[in-house]
Amino acid sequence: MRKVGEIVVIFLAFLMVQNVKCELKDSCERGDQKIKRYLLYDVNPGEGFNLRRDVYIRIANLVRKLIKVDNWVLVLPPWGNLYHWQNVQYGLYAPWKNFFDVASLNKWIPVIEFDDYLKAEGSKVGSAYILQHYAEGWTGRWEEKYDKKPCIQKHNFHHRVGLDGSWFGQTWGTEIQVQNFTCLSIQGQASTLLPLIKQDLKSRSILIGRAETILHDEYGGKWYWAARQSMRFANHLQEEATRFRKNQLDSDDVHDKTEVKEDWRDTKIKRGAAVGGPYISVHLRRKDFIRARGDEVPTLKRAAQQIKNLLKKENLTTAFIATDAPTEDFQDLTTLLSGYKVVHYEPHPDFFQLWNDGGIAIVDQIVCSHARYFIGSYESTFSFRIQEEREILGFHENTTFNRLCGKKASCEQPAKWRIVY
Ligand SMILES: Nc1nc2c(ncn2[C@@H]2O[C@H](COP(=O)(O)OP(=O)(O)O)[C@@H](O)[C@H]2O)c(=O)[nH]1
Ligand SMILES: [Mg+2]
Repeated sequence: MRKVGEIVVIFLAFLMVQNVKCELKDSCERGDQKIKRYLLYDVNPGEGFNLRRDVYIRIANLVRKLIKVDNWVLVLPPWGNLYHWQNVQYGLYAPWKNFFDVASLNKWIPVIEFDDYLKAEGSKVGSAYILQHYAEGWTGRWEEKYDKKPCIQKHNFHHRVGLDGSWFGQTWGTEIQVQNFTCLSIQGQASTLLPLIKQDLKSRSILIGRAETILHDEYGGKWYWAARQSMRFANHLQEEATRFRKNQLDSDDVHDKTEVKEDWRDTKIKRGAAVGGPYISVHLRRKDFIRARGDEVPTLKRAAQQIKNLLKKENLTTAFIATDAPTEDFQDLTTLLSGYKVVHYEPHPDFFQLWNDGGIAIVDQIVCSHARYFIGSYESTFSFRIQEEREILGFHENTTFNRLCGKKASCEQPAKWRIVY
């Protein structure tokens, strides 16, 4: 009897050692390990919504590699304090579920909202690495590398005297306590960080600051598009766009041949199969682009001329305009396009109250994505995301990768980042 007891004790001790090993080592079988590890990331506060969507893909593909060895979960950074969201109160942050179908993201890699992270783990993070370029700039030939360096740019974190060496910093409206704080000069892509993260065995959760510093592992490749496809918009935004297309543009998925599968993983995309609604869509980026990209941004008159030409070419009479231009400019454009039907999305105040600037922008993007023909703005990530959506829907590339010209009558058209399948 005593012998049996001893064997049980030895066996339990063996299990415990295994578990500790599993917590500390990066060699556990996936699913073997009960302990979850969390990757948090943040982006330069100056970046807009649509570049941030791109950074998600870079980080999501890093997590895709990390979950092969450990039980990682990606924490979704809340949305707030965006320069263009002028109707959103400063300091208010929105969860991803306001804009994206989080269940769909979870079909690609495990993700949770920041609020759920706080509930599970509290406001603590093991390590924070704030990414930065090398102070001396690019050095010689291309080489992937990173080094711990003094911080060269402003960040949110500070030491608090008298506390165990921790750092504290406001992150998405919450004060986060960080055990190990490092500024990391890096040149490379998302997976350049793999060894660093794998070596950091003490920290169950790791925050990567200024994540836009790293590039894609493979921009436009298979994994890029898989992650991109998982980023479906939230149902309430899709439904709003569907209603608007039906009522204002005589457009629906059956006639437009833009029906999608319930699960994006079942999608078989056929290029050129999508027809699109009976309208052309235009993304006319104004505001800061007029200042920053002057010669490449058309005057309203030149924009109207290009839109008219396209309507004639496509044998259509309706143009849907998505723009950040002030109302007066939109009215001027409508006047310049007299004789044609010019449509603009104006939300009901209840919808606006709930989903605000971010929600409206997405409805604009969905409506642009479903048009027979799309033309966007030079170097706008807002336009790029529409082009990707159209690739996923199966439009012919000639109807998608187009931009309005500025001063010059003809101009270089956007690169065709075609979906890989
Ligand atoms: N509703 C709406 N908002 C827009 C439009 N164009 C720009 N915006 C707003 O301005 C922001 C532009 O910033 P960003 O997403 O960084 O795209 P980019 O600056 O064009 O590359 C968007 O996120 C929107 O909030 C538009 O056509 N419709
Ligand atoms: Mg921007």
